[in-house]
Amino acid sequence: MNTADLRVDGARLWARIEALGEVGAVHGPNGERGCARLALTDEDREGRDLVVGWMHDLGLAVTIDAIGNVVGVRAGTDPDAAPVLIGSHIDTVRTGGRFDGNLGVLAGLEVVETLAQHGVDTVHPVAVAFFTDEEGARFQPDMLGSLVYVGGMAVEDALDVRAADDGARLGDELARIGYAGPTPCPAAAAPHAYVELHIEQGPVLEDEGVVIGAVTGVQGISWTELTITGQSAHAGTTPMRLRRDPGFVAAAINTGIRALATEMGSLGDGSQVATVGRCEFSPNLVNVVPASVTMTVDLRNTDEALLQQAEAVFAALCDQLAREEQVTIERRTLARFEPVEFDPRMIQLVESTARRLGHSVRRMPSGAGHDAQMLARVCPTSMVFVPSANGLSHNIAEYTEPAHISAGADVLLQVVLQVAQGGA
Ligand code: HGY
Ligand code: MN
Ligand code: MN
Repeated sequence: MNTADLRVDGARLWARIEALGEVGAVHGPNGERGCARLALTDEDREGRDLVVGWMHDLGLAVTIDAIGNVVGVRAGTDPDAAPVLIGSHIDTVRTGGRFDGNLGVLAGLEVVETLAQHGVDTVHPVAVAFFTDEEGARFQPDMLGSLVYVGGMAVEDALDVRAADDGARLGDELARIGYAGPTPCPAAAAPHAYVELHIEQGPVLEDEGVVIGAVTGVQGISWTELTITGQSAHAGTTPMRLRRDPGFVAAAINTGIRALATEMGSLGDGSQVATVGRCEFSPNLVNVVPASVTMTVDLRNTDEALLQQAEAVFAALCDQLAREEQVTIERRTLARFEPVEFDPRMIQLVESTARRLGHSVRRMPSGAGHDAQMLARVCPTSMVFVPSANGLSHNIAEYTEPAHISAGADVLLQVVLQVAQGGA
């Protein structure tokens, strides 16, 4: 058959999404079906075991590296050719969905199975990977496994990272779940190219009625943890003028970064966003002025200069509040990645392939971080987006309809085929 007419088996892919979605399943009151598989937990191990089992079933040569990244390789006709790598992640946030990351890995398995089913050989090997701790929800930074894979972080440093929730050491958790692999990090050789299928996780494609996103790059990310220390005091007896209240400062920072994002929202492409995702009071009691607050601030922008401007405004706000409220504010950087532009030829290939398959397509940057932004450091890279229902993600209501899943996987298959045959 003409490989240009090859398409995936959407039902088979959907069945794997459902099966993996049962691992760490979270059911909502309105029929939502999400996932909780924080990196290196027992649920993550169970999900890893399931996907590795599928890789073996497909006859892939499976390797596990020292940070727990797993790569399954289908041989090409040229044993010396670097593989075309398809990848993403299968760890989730605590209130995650069945599609974020999982789709990209399982669509990779579907690509391999479709090639095998139709007896299609490729010049370059085709590999499928899932990277450790893409979410960064438990161990920061995010995209940690792919960052180590491309040599952006020493594996020794990554293994010593402590979990934000229980202080567990990453390397100990990796060994505990049996995924401290023998393959050295960083990867010995760069892939020939990298392609990642992912849900958009935002509202743009759905709002515009477009099925495929040809992703042009990823915005810059700045994560900071603040430890605000004041003075614990009695809530009833302590006059307002005598308080050194970290709880008030935390609230002022939250409203301050909202104002910052609003003011900067008209600058550049208007992508500035700011989020307080975690905020923990101590001792967290109704009648006690808090002693301390630990919180996180997530700032993002597609423009590096504007992101630095946002960071400067945020830092100045912290310094001003520390003076006015007589508290101390300790800042710790959890993640800092500059914006990334993907390879123009790969973007063009995703766009033209989507059109050839008859799908509506538009170019767009990614608001979320992805493993692709790390692989882009070492090889030609792009991403294929499909719509997220109601623009929701990092929410158990995350959903993408089967027709869009198949469309995205078909585009992935055809892009990989063209690159793996040396066509691009
Ligand atoms: O935070 C992110 O953008 C990604 O989900 N790790
Ligand atoms: Mn993701
Ligand atoms: Mn995510």
